[in-house]
Amino acid sequence: WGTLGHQSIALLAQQYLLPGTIESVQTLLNDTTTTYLGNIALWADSFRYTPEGSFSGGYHFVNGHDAPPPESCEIIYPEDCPPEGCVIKAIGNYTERLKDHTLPVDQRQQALKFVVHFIGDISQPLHTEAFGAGANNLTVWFQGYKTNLHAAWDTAIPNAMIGFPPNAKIGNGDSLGWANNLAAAINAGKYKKLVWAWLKDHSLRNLKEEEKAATVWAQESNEEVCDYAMVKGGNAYNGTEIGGAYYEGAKPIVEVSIAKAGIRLAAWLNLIFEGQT
Ligand code: DCM
Ligand code: DCM
Ligand code: DCM
Ligand code: ZN
Ligand code: ZN
Repeated sequence: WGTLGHQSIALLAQQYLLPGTIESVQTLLNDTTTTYLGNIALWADSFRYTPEGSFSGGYHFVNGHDAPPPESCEIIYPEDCPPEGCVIKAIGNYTERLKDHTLPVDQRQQALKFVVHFIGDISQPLHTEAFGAGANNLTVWFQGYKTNLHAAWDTAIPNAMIGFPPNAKIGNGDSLGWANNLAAAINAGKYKKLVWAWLKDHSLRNLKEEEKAATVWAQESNEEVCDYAMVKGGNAYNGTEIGGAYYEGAKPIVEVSIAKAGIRLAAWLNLIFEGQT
C-alpha cells in the first residue's frame, strides 16, 4: 500500500487498542499525539531504501509461486519464503522481537514499526504474488495516468476511493476520514458479522504460530489475485486502462483488505501488550 493504505490501517487499528496497549505503544514510540501509529506506518518503506535498511527490502512481500494466476493461487510456507526473507517470516521475527523485553528499547521500537507496516503489506493482494514481480512489471493506465498494476493497487485505486488523484499528497487527516468510515462499518455496519472470522487465526504463543497466522493472511490476499486482480491472467492487463470496470470491481476488495488489516493489527498488538484482544 501507499500512504493512504498504510495510514488508514494504522489509524483504524488505533481505535481498537486497549488502554494498556495504547500506553505501552505510545511509550515505546515516544509519541503521545493522536496519530501515533499513523506517524510510523510508512517508516519501513523509507528504511528499506537506506543503506542500513536494504536488508529489509524482501520483507515487504511474499512471492506465491502460482501456476500462474488465474490457474491456481497458493502460498506455501516456508517453501515460498527465500533465504533473504519474506513478509510472513518478517511478521514472525519482529513479533518475537517486540515481545522480547531483554532487547534494547530502540530494537523493540523498530520491531513495532515493522509489525505495523507488514501487517498492512500482507493484506495487499499483489504483495503475495510472484507474477511480474508482484505485477510491478505490468504497465497500466489509471484514468489516463500511467502506472503499473502493483502501484495501482497500492495507491491509485485507494486514492480514487476517497476522491484523490493517483499522485495526491496524502496526510493523516485524509487517512483518518477513511479509517472512521471503516470503523463505522465494523462497529455497526456491513463488516460487523465478519470480525470474528478475521481474528480466528490469531495466536502469539510462539514463532511457529505467529508465522502460521501470517500464512493464513497471505493466503487470503493471494486468493484475491486469482479471483480478481489477475483473473484474466497477468499479461491480459499489460498496457490496458484499468480505471473503469476493473476499478469498480477492485474497490470492495481494497476496502475489506484495509478493514481486515486494521482489525488484525489492533488485535495483534493487544495480544502482545495485554494478553487479550
Ligand atoms: N535478520 C535481520 N537482520 C539481521 C539478521 C537477521 O533482519 N541483521 C532477520 C532475518 C530473518 C530473521 O532475522 O528474518 C532471523 O534471522 P537469523 O536466522 O539470522 O536469526
Ligand atoms: N535484526 C533483526 N532480526 C533479527 C536479528 C537482528 O531485524 N532476528 C536486526 C536488528 C538490528 C540488526 O539486525 O537492526 C543488528 O542486530 P544485532 O545487533 O542483534 O545483530
Ligand atoms: N513488491 C512485491 N513483490 C515483488 C517485488 C516487489 O510485492 N516481487 C512490492 C514491494 C513494493 C513495491 O512492490 O511495495 C515496489 O517494489 P520495488 O521498489 O522493489 O520495485
Ligand atoms: Zn506495494
Ligand atoms: Zn512495504
